[in-house]
Amino acid sequence: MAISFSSTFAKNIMDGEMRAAVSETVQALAEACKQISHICARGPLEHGLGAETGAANTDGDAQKALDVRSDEIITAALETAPVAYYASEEQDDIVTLDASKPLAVASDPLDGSSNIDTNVSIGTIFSIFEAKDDARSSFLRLGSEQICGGFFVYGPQTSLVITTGAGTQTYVLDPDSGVFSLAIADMKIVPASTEYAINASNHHHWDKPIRAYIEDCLLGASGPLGEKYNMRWVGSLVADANRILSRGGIFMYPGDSRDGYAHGRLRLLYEAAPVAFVIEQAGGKATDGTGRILDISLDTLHQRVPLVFGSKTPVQMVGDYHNKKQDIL
Ligand code: AFP
Repeated sequence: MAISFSSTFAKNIMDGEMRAAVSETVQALAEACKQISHICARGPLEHGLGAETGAANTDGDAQKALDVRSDEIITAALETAPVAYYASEEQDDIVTLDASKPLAVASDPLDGSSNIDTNVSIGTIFSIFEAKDDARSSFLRLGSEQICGGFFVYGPQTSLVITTGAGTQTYVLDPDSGVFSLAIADMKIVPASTEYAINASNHHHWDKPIRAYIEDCLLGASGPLGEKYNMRWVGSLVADANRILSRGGIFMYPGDSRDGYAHGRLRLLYEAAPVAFVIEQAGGKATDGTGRILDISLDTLHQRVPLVFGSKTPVQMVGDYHNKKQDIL
């Protein structure tokens, strides 16, 4: 057993067979991510995890050895679980495992690849749907149709943040027992915060609303927001998301004027939607700047989306900046 579920896990999934299938699949993912965590913990002893393979994923991102190895580990794990279809950041198209099975799983097997060689937290993100009659329709749908979602973080602790739609829980891998054990039964994001996360080097590429909001944060107590702000940017979505769940804040990866970044960098299916599911279930908010992430329909497998999430108040404020008339920004 890789994870010792809380007694309430997935109780909101009324169909007993579906609940059992989700639990079995999360067990398989937990076993796989224990393997990935072990590889990460060995770091340079594993020789060249951060080395580029010379290949690129479908979005043109250079693939690192650990990206590919993590995808292989996740794929092998899902082959043992009740999963019909698997969609991965590291694979151009959907993989059919066993079309007779009830679930469809999407994953970013290794989020934060650029941090692999720097000993900074990285992770694995996953999203689980009830499979439909064919592979494409099982994924080209609304994020609100997820029945389970979350992410593993390989950091000082190896942890799992997960939801099935009845609150957000955190499990921590106990190094002594080798089992993910429940650590926080019902995570809640504080509604307000003065900490923001954004890659500030892209300032001159941002649209006016984001630029105006960040500039007002930088003005601090003497500016229109009347408070001093702090900034964090890890470069691993899972690490920033976990911090925001723990102490509040706002994460922004907006669209910008760089080639290929009109819709930001993050992918809707296996990054933004599972994170949005977890964040909303913890009382936070997740948008593309103005509209709810979980209400955005997926039209192409690796579709990008601008992503703003975290404490409700600052996320709503960013929406207000988008709704202001451009001439007063
Ligand atoms: P990599 O997996 O290619 O390192 O990308 C990580 C990521 O998708 C997400 O985890 C970070 O929040 C974001 O990209 C960092 O993007 P920048 O490198 O442009 O800041």
